[in-house]
Amino acid sequence: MATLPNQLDSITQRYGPHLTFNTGVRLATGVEPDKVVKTHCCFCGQQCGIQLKVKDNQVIGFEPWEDFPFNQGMLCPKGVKRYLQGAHPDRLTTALERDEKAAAGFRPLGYDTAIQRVASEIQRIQSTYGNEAFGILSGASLTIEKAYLMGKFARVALKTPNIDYNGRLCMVSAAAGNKKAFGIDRAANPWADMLSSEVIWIAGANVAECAPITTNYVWQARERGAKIIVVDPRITPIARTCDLFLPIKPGRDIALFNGILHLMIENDWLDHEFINNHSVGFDALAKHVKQWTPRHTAEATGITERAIRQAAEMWGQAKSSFLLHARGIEHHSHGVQNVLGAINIVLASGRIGRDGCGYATITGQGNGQGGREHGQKCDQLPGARDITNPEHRAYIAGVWGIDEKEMPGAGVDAYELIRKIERGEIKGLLSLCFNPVVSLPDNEYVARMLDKLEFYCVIDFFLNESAYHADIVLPGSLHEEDEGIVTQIEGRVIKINKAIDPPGEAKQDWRIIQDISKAMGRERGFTFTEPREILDELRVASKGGIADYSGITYEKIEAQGGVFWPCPDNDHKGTERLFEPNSWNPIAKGAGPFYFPDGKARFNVAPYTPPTEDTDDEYPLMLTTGRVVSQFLSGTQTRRIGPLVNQYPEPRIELHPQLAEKLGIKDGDWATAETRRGAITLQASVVTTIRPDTIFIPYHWPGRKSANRLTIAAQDPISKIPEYKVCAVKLRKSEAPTND
Ligand SMILES: Nc1nc2c(c(=O)[nH]1)N[C@H]1C(S)=C(S)[C@@H](COP(=O)(O)OP(=O)(O)OC[C@H]3O[C@@H](n4cnc5c(=O)[nH]c(N)nc54)[C@H](O)[C@@H]3O)O[C@H]1N2
Ligand SMILES: Nc1nc2c(c(=O)[nH]1)N[C@H]1C(S)=C(S)[C@@H](COP(=O)(O)OP(=O)(O)OC[C@H]3O[C@@H](n4cnc5c(=O)[nH]c(N)nc54)[C@H](O)[C@@H]3O)O[C@H]1N2
Ligand code: SF4
Ligand SMILES: [Mo]
Repeated sequence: MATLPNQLDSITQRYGPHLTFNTGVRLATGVEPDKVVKTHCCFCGQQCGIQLKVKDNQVIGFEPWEDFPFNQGMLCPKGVKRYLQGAHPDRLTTALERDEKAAAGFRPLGYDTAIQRVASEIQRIQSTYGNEAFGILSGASLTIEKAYLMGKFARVALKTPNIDYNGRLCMVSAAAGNKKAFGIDRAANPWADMLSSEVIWIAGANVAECAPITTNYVWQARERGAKIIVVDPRITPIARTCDLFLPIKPGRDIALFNGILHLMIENDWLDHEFINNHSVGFDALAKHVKQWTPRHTAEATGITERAIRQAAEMWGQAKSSFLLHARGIEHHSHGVQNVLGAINIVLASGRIGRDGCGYATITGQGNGQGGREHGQKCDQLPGARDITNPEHRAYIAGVWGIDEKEMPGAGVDAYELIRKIERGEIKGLLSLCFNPVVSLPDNEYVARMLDKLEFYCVIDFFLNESAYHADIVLPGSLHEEDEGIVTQIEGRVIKINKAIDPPGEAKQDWRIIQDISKAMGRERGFTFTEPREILDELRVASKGGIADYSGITYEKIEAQGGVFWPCPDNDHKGTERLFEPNSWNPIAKGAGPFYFPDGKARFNVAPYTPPTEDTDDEYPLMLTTGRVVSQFLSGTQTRRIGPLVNQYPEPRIELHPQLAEKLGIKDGDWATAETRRGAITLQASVVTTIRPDTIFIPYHWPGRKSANRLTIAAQDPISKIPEYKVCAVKLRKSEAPTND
């Protein structure tokens, strides 16, 4: 980490201000803050440390927090500007009630009246149609205390199985793959382990734009001699500095991983000791990948045989390595198979569980890790327990003080929950920290379904696009208005500190949930007076589970600069690196480092299947979607931060010059992208950094600019993640749209 200033300079030189990390910037100069609060960025899963400057209950600026180990004061453009959102005039300060006659479609409503209405609508719907007819959508930007409370609220207060969360759109393929192969779902290594790797394989991750601080780790490794392999249909900023770029056709990564393993076997680039003693299932997999010759792999992936051989050689012969992947390989109808393919080449190399030898999925949302562990998933109970497992149910029912028989079973995934509205099985919905109308695929269908609900309540701090379909909107809390823990990208549990109070009638989200419970006469179990008490209950609830947080306290986090889970008791300092050769875990009980009774990792046969919707004469191109550095997710927050809007004001369609020429489209022209679901018209951005058979559209905008009007609602059969990363599309030159 000593090379920090050079890293910053080199990033600035290479990309200019677009990717500049700012350190030491002092904003609102001349104004003395009342206090400076150490906390974390409200956006991505890296959870950079930041210090917020506060005056008169307003965040007026920030200072870097140089001692926080992960980012050491560095921030990306979003982190630098985040402090601006709180003062936006759109900040909700009262509850709102739908009123067609009002200009904005809503009128303000007293908080208590609003809570009463929500409670009585829930009760009306549940008594008329049954408990299951009310659903909950929750989110992974919430603290663990809130995420835990949401799971408990659904099962205990509402007695509905139908809760799921927006991590369903994000982390679930990685989670399912990791559980199948390792028995646990967490980054295997802290990022510092990357620094001594000889090879870093980055699959489907736009690291410089979406995990900007991770760029610093990759580049430090590179300065020490690491070779970088990037697999992406686009030459992303990190790919511009890599040693080997594999321009894969969207949706084909499993073919590539199988092809690499084929060459590793053929050349005996295998760790036999590891395979024999610490894994099961290799022989069946070896048999399966026999068919994945370099030629066959090249045909499927669109990558040349030569490049495939080069990649296999670099990976196969390395003594140390780190493999990273993100949504590029996970947002597929075979996302779990892609993840398993990635893990297979890691396991075959035996390079895991040591410094320099690692594997991780890059977590997306702020609490994308912690938010997927403690019970807001439809099939999960706290501590990463399974809601269908009788022992797990009995334990959690005990913690919650309810009869196990009263606890609902597994519900359905977030998209199926929307389909249940169509079938009349869900009549009421409450969403907290989720913007389905922008973020779910085929979103015009989603909007119609929200309108079909008898009652819809949204809790947010801005009137997001989904909230326009709501009957009641409750004013929730911004990140800086509450405290609690989150788990960042490496598995490090950290503390969000409260800087200011919520304005007006806005309330901390957990208070709102408790107020609803109380208004329903179901306050038992929902009488916490501060987040610390919720954490104390969660510590008990997670004890003995795989995601064991029982030894984690606010004080320990502060003293140690974070605590890596599992942390099973008060004297335990946490587990930085998983799978160390002699490590102990509660499942293997010393039999080996992996989280299965025999302590061994699992190879999984991962068969290749093409994307759900392949190209044809009518829709000859592939559409892939994702992000830009200055915008975040559905954009509710970042589209309200002026300097970020200025960086990338409108979505554009990226296409290759060859395709542009064929279609007669020039840079800046308007073009219409059309799929079987819908069409949108945006300006074209002609770039040499994308495959000629693929177009890319970032998805952070609503309405007629929304990429999700085009995407397909196909899902992975195991993880239920949507196939955001590939569908068939056609493109034509067109005129500027007439209305906004
Ligand atoms: N600036 C910014 N940063 C963010 C976010 C944000 O919205 N904005 N969101 C956060 C969240 S929640 C997430 S999940 C992460 C997402 O982080 P990433 O997964 O890195 O971001 P994406 O843009 O979704 O997709 C990554 C890359 O996958 C490539 N890709 C598309 N199809 C394929 C394929 O079939 N195979 C391969 N190998 N690559 C493919 C795309 O070209 C793209 O460059 O970012 C987090 N950080
Ligand atoms: N086409 C396409 N679609 C995608 C993706 C893609 O790559 N392509 N990526 C998918 C991925 S990876 C993700 S993670 C999803 C994200 O899906 P979304 O659920 O839409 O994510 P957000 O934009 O974070 O929306 C969350 C809402 O919660 C609010 N919010 C944030 N924090 C809090 C809080 O603490 N309290 C309260 N009350 N509200 C809060 C925000 O204001 C926002 O309105 O989008 C998915 N959609
Ligand atoms: S958005 Fe992510 S990388 Fe950027 S400052 Fe925030 S946590 Fe760090
Ligand atoms: Mo995500």
